Amino acid sequence: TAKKPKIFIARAIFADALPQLEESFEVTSNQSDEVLTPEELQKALVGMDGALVSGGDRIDAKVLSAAKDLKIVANIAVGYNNLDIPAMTAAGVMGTNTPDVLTDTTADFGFALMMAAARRVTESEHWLRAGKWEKWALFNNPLGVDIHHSTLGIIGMGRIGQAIAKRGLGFGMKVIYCNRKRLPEALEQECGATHVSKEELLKTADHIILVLPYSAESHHTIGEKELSLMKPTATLTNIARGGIVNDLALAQALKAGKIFGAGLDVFEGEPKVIPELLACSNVVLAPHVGSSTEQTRRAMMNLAIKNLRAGLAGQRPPNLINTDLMQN
Ligand code: 8YV
Repeated sequence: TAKKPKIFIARAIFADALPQLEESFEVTSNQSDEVLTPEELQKALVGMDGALVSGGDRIDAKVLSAAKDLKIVANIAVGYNNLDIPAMTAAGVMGTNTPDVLTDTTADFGFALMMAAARRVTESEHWLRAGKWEKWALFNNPLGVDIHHSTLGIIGMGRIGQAIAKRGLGFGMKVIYCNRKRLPEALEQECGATHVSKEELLKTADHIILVLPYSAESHHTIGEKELSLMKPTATLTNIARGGIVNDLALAQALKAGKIFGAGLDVFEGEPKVIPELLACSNVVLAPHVGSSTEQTRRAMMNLAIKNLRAGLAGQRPPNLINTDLMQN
């Protein structure tokens, strides 16, 4: 019988998925909470035919040069800035991601963060827990800003951005967006979204949400200059990637009251969060949990496994990123 392909699983997956994988593959798995260092990951991939990885597991030319047998890396995430796709293509290694299955879950969470920032949900809780709730008062309790009928500004109008736009319509919001490419008119109508320049969006939106992929071009899409264009009553929510926002500039703007509040699921240098942000009360912080529901995390895992299986069976994986590797 033919030898089973070897796969490496870099992050703990739902344990009940392992026996089936072991039927088809020789599995080496990091079923621990420990994240591999780049050196450990490089070593672990030597001799492997395939790998399951996720955000933070960097696959670059250095790793690839040691992993001569590698054919496919299946990322358990839709964002794939951890994969150096040009280097993978040059090495003939397929890369896949997990789009669609997390769209609605992540859009829900974006809305949750935005609403929590606007209505000061965590600040209110801290205030209550601190024993400050002595009476009802017209304005002495934490006062928020409204979501309904305000203007929602979406930067990055892919699948998740569109799902957020539709949620905005349900709240009676006016939806504006900017994106590298303008959406086809039919899709704009479906989302009830109007394309505007980044500057107009920054100046006119009441609530801005970032849903664009991280790249060299999107690095610090929001910095001091952009924050200074926003309304002092506006909120900023980042569910995309750390690095899209200059976290220090944001902390300074929040502290100075240049914007009303922020909701952050991702950070520069995560899992570390800069103390300047931790010191701000008008920011709602979450540990990168946008896609984190039982159903969706399972769907992401299953889709990544489906991609891995296809690639190792010599078929075209359904979510192949470097499509130029396969002509048919
Ligand atoms: C993942 C994400 O949980 O899909 C993405 O791009 O950011 C999340 O869904 C995360 O990447 C895991 O590292």
